[in-house]
Amino acid sequence: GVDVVTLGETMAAFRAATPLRLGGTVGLSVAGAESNVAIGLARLGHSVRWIGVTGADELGELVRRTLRAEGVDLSLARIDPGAPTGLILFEARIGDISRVSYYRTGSAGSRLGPKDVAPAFAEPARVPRILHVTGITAGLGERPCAAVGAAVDAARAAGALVCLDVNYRHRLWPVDRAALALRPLLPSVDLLVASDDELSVLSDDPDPVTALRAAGVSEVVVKHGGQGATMHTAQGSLHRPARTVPVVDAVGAGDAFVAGLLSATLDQLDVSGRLDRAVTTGAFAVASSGDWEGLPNRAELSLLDHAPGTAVR
Ligand code: KDG
Repeated sequence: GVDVVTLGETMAAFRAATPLRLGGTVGLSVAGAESNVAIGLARLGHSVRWIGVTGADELGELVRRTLRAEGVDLSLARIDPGAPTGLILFEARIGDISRVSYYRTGSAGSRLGPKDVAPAFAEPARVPRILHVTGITAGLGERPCAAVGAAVDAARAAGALVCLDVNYRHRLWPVDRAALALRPLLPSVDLLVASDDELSVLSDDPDPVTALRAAGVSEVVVKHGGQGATMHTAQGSLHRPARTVPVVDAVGAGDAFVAGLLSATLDQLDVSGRLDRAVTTGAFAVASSGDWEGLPNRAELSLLDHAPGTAVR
């Protein structure tokens, strides 16, 4: 089996340096939270399978070609000629604040369903060590949400570690619907990643971390943006500050964080080592343009240990 299986929608990404209404030049790439994680893991040397649907169009080929070039396994990814590949537009608005628009309603990616994920767990030899899912996929519609549920159930039954990143997107669904969809997954989640403001999606308790741990989530990782992250486990809580880097483009930082966290989990590092790698890969994403382009390979993980302005020879 592969190290990690993930599923979701990957879109063609247009990035403009000026407000879109002014026209001008856009750069074309791809983006999708789960494939960002997949690329981050592949760069660190892990085997990763991404399950998703693209259209039978040039942008779908761009998605597939990009993921393939990054070493992500696409053997269970599907092409659906009945719908177009979705789009995401990033528009630099002021400084490092960017605006995001989706053109993904009715996209091929939102046609992902439980049948797409079943083969990933069909034989014991295929079962991954980790399943990674996010609330974005669950928010794409009933079938993608059912695909997430089916993947979580299958991974749980097969003994894989289940990681859920809440990744709440208000453009996709209201909080109450996200709560209804994601809370039932919690008893099957081993590792939960959420930013401070996402905890309320999962629990109404005044102490959500304790409530989530009591509900059976053995590790809860809370991201505090530029303030770092805290991991809560049976052994207690450990905090790591974020690494100080120039903020170029924070989009994708959360996915990079998850890639580092899962990589170190696969490498069987302790909680401290796992948080270190997570804040390091997160910092790479913050300090570089694009969702995944700047993510490090193994040799580059130590680059941030050099003093600013160093030429590494
Ligand atoms: O985490 C970064 C993602 O937000 C970006 O890649 C786009 O997947 C995306 C989404 O649905 O917002």
